[in-house]
Amino acid sequence: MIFGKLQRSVTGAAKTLRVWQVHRVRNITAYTGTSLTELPPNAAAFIKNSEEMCQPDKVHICDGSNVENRWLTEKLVAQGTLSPLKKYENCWLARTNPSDVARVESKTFICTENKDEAVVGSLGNWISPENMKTAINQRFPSCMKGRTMYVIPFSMGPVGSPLSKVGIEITDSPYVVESMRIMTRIGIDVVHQLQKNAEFVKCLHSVGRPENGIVEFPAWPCDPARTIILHKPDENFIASYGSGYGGNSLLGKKCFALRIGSTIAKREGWLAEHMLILGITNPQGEKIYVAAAFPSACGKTNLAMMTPTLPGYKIECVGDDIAWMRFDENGQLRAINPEYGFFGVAPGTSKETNPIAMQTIFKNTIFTNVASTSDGGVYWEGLEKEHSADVAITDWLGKPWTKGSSKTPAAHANSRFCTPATQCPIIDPAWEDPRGVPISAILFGGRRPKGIPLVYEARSWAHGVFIGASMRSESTAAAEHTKKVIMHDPFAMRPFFGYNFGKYLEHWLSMENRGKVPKIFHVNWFLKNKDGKFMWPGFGENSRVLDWVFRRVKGENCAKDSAIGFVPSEGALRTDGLDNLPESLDKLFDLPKDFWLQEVSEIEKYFETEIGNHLPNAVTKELTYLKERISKM
Ligand code: OXD
Ligand code: MN
Repeated sequence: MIFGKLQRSVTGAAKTLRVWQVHRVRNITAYTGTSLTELPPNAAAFIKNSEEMCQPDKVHICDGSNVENRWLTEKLVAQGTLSPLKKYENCWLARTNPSDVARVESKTFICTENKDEAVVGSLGNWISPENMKTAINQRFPSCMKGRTMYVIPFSMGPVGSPLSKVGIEITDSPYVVESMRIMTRIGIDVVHQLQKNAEFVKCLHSVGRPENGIVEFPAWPCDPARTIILHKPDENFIASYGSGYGGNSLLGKKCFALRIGSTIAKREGWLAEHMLILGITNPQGEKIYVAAAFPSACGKTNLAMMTPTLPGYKIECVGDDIAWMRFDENGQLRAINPEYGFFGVAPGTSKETNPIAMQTIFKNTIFTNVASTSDGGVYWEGLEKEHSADVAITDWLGKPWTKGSSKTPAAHANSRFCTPATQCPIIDPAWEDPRGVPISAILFGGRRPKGIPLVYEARSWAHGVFIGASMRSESTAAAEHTKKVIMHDPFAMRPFFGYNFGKYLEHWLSMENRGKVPKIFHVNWFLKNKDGKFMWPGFGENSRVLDWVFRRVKGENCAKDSAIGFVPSEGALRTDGLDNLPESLDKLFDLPKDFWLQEVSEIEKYFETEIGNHLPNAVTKELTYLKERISKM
């Protein structure tokens, strides 16, 4: 027990509550939040223990109200963290310390008794319980001195849904509170839920304080040198120190919904995945839901909000980043989006690439590390056409920036918009259905400039699991990787596994025995020709691939076998109205033998070094089968 000593000092529910109430009356001066006197004792103890360790000046328990929202925004403006974007309704710009701009995978740890339970190879970092305790003790004591400690009760998923889970995030960053308000359901309804079921994930966050006491950017305090993100699955506990940005600090997202979420899902027999969820309606009015896993910054938000070019098709968005999926009593796999907002990558988002996002993000949104304009707006790479020459641009670092002549990007490559999902004009009518939406197909994909065809279908569930395990993709700016290299990113979960990847594969394989499993596909929008040009137009034209997926789900005979799986049969992929492909369609389905021999050998090596003897037999068999098929190509 990380909080062992403090926990023991709180004896019994009554005392815990009394101590806590007195404390609130003593400390809250500026704004009193809600009087959450009925918090269950375990929640009150978590708050109390965190307070004793972090020594904040004040404690504020968030009620999620509009008054609270205004109060916090004013505070953030006064301290220079947010500035208003006058061009839009209730939109704000934040600039971080330039050393705090992305997820820090190298400083993210899973804590278990035995290393093998958590990670193998390079799939994440392991820390022992002892060392986790030390890491906490070296950083958290007194880290909130002079600050307010905010307590955010939040729900991942619709409040009260049997698929949802509750968390309590404690943070000293009002920016985090404001972002959590957008990204999760927070406040009083969640407290009522906690009264019914006192189970919650403990999320402790501090932006920290550098050891030398010098806060370089007072508007964005952080401690990059000592940043650490710790997860203890057996206690449902997360402790994040030193960073205020994105997945490092909005603990509901990657830390809870994926890392801790995947361990809860394993225990309870469901799946917590890095997947968007979309609904697609065909011209006949039939609808299916699809979940899709792509690594960070590979177009999940664009696909989830796609405007189809194929006439008669409609896409509706359930979520753009995370899916929690479980079989219902009829054996149907159902999914919820545990989030309440979109934390999307800004650069590249435009009227051409994602018109729906552009209709979503210009109210009630926090933009972080984008460039700003002299008329009170925002700017980033991709908005060139929408920017008029008489409007001056200031880059994400606050320096003047000129289109055409400045050498550095105006917006940071991982700059983001944080915007409420309810504002999305194509949000799915069932997106908050507590039962979740039925999933008929799962797509895996990545950025692969060579060799991987536009789309192929797995032959079986086990083959699909193998495809997920072998996913690779070009690195992006979402994390601290600097070079553009092809990285293994199994299930798009490489940075987000909460437990041993071999066991994760076993868990996925076991789904087949629990209910009706969906069809699995692999897609690649990013093939390039020898001139470096994209061979597929992507975006709305991806509806052609979804059309084929839809027809396959409906059982249409429109596929043929290939060495790697089923691909569209002759003429089955609709290309009507698509006359500007830089190469013939066949090229999008090329399977170069030398490429695939190399690919399989990479996968084999990866499985050996990263999974070793945890590799399930069913996956080994799929690898052997693929090798045989390729050698005969
Ligand atoms: C994200 C990510 O922020 O995957 O969604 O990095
Ligand atoms: Mn993501």
